[in-house]
Amino acid sequence: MRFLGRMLAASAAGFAMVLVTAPVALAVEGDCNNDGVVDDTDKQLILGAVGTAAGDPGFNAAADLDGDGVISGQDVSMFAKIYGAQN
Ligand SMILES: [Ca+2]
Ligand SMILES: [Ca+2]
Repeated sequence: MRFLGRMLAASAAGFAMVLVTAPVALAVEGDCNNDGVVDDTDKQLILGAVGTAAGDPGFNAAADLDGDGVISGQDVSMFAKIYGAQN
């Protein structure tokens, strides 16, 4: 039983690691609603967030593709490149 306990502890640790690392590993650039795909929904989200800055209501950090803290035409243009490459 001691071995089984150790196995369970090891799997629990592994599971916790997956939970911690998964969001980073699965992050898809341009995926604003975090559903794993870049599609029209993300396009609507990013267009709807244009003009917002970090801290504003409606600001979506996932839509800030260049990471400068504001959703601007630059982010839309980056999104268009990603979206265009996938569709
Ligand atoms: Ca998406
Ligand atoms: Ca930006």
